[in-house]
Amino acid sequence: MTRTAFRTCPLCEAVCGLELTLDDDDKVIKVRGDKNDPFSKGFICPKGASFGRLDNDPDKLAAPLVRGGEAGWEEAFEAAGHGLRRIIDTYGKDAVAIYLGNPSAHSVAGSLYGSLLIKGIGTKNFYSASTADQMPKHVSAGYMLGDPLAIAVPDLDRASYLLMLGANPLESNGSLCSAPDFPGRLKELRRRGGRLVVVDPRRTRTAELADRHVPLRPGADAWFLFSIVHTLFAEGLTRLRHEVDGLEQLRELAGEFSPEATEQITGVPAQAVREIARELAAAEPAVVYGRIGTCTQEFGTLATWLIDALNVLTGNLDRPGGAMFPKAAHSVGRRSRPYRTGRWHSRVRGLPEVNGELPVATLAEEIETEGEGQIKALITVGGNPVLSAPNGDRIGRALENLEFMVSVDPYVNETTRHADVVLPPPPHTRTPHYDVALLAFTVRNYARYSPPAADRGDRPSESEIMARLVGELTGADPRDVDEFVIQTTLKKAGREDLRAELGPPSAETRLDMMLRLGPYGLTLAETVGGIDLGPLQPRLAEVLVLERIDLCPEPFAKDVERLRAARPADGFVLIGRRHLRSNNSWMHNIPELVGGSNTCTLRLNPADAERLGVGAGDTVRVTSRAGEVEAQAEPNDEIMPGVVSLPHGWGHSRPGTRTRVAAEHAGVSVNTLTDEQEIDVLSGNAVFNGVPVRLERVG
Ligand SMILES: Nc1nc2c(c(=O)[nH]1)N[C@H]1C(S)=C(S)[C@@H](COP(=O)(O)OP(=O)(O)OC[C@H]3O[C@@H](n4cnc5c(=O)[nH]c(N)nc54)[C@H](O)[C@@H]3O)O[C@H]1N2
Ligand SMILES: Nc1nc2c(c(=O)[nH]1)N[C@H]1C(S)=C(S)[C@@H](COP(=O)(O)OP(=O)(O)OC[C@H]3O[C@@H](n4cnc5c(=O)[nH]c(N)nc54)[C@H](O)[C@@H]3O)O[C@H]1N2
Ligand code: SF4
Ligand SMILES: [Mo]
Repeated sequence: MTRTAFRTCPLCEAVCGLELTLDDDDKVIKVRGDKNDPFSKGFICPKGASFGRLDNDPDKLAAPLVRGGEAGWEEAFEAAGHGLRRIIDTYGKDAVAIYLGNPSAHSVAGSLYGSLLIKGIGTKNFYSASTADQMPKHVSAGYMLGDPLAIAVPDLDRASYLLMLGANPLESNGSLCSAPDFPGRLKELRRRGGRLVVVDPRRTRTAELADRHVPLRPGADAWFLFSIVHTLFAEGLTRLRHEVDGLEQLRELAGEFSPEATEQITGVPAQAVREIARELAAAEPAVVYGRIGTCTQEFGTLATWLIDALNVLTGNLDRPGGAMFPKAAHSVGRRSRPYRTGRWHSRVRGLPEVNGELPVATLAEEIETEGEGQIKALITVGGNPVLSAPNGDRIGRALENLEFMVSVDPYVNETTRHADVVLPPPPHTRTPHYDVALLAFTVRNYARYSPPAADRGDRPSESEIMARLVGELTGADPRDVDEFVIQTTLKKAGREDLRAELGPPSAETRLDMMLRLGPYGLTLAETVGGIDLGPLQPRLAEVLVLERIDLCPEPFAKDVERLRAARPADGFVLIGRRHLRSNNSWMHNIPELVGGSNTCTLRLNPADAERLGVGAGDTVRVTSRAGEVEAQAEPNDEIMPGVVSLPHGWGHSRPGTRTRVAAEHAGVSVNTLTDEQEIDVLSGNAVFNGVPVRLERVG
């Protein structure tokens, strides 16, 4: 006998609904798109289709590990608690660092217990994948609007012009813009007469689909965007619809960045800049959107700010078809204090705190450098910084010097192999799902809770694992953790009356409470199967914390001095790339997803290859300040001359890992080459694009 269960796919930001067929042993034997999900309507990609294979992966841990050997849960929790408390007692709270990886942004456990764990320890050493990803977006929203979470998304389904920089949703399925079937939505935009312009050093599949592809020198976005701002002012094309501060300052700053002045730097002809500026100003409505390419570079925050500023200048912020603020069903009011960064600084490099975090680019030196506040223990939750962070090799070496390490992770991989205790969450079928983080960035207002599709037996859920860790560190009974949060939240909302309607304390009850307190007054049960809450509505007044939009925040204006003095590197520069069948570092263990075109090759322009005497399949040594790797060359004219590309998340040949399929398709880690000493100064974000490298044919 088989049965059917429905749930949200947890693997990327597109939040597609899945229809699972399970056998008598609760094994997933078939996966399809959930046709009845009102948002994804049956869309699914190859990763979602391999959900069953991932769920049943024999290399996933079924029991905790203590120093490499299988242990019972009680023993593992005690070992974790004992080890962490010993570090805190000996060296103080800051000696324990936490790293939250990308899957914790998808999980209920990461979203609801991550901050409790940080507070429970009381450490300043909090790190996450956010500083290898979207931190510039938070800083831009924080300083322009007052709330770092007020990130506007492109209203894809109603835009008639989309200027997209540094994103490749045909492979990634989109980011900070949750849109199931992003590719279909782009095709639909063009079918209704809209235009798509893609700015990318590579002619990606997304660029192939576009009306215009603008190849741009990596890292040059801020210059390019400034020249568009310049043109809007010069040609009288601005059209403000909101009250703003800083308009004149922005005009002044843009003065020197004429299209002629920037074309040598960006490689984009002045005429193309003018055409794009005019199209953007004329389109009704239009939107500018940037993602990984514009965030993970030396001027990530400036580029992100200029994107946000362009949406304001062209009258497209908070307007249907423009850049809009989703209204999440679980959102709980707006922030009151204006935003600032640098409330504390990292110990070794003095880097400012941003959103309560320190940059992952400084993690290794905080572990290595002796003195008061040195990191002696690390907790990772769903993260693999050895492969995902800049100069990850250095992090790998640093982890060997820790006195204690705990990982909440289903796999023993390049990072978790260093852990003294590994606490594996149950498979996704056994895990409830609600996208606390991602449902705030959807292109339609939408909510969906997925109950577990199968019973997890006596394994603790990931939420219970996290609550137990909080308990070990605070001395609280883990069962009290949820009740405490419920009580304080209800009290703050003045809704103590609601307690009687809620269930016993648990992660699910907390979600139910958040939904009931939210703007639609839903219950958790009402969102099972997915609920469409309509197209995005203008709501700037609800999200704006500052009195007016600040078009030219002072820290940004100051950073323009750095831009003025800088030039993108000469010689070869490295950029990243994603493949539809990869997911950062952790899905190369699924046989159906690796191989074919999903390989770790060095793409370079055929003219460069010829100059270097390199043919397809030849081995090329790539060297940067941080390290060197050898990779097979793949000449390909989609990539600009002078630019080479390696995908991230590979490099599975390290000893001590337990991912057998990945080891057979090891590849090399691009983050052996990326440089932890280079960051986007304003956000602390890692620089993965525009990394200077030397190339050499081997043999
Ligand atoms: N299949 C798959 N899907 C994923 C992931 C995955 O690993 N695989 N990861 C998920 C995650 S965590 C995220 S954050 C999202 C990211 O989603 P996207 O932002 O769409 O990520 P990428 O596909 O890396 O696209 C970045 C693009 O930026 C270009 N680029 C590089 N440097 C520059 C530059 O200096 N300027 C400009 N303008 N462009 C540049 C690259 O060539 C690339 O095409 O994807 C998510 N979805
Ligand atoms: N060069 C370069 N580097 C990059 C990028 C790039 O474009 N170029 N992209 C960056 C981006 S956008 C991101 S988000 C980061 C990602 O950086 P990380 O989050 O550090 O890395 P991931 O590869 O996503 O690792 C996910 C880990 O979570 C585990 N895991 C999977 N599911 C679960 C779960 O349900 N619960 C728990 N507890 N663990 C789980 C996996 O086994 C794995 O160990 O990488 C960044 N690194
Ligand atoms: S697009 Fe993302 S959410 Fe949708 S099925 Fe694929 S991996 Fe899952
Ligand atoms: Mo990411």
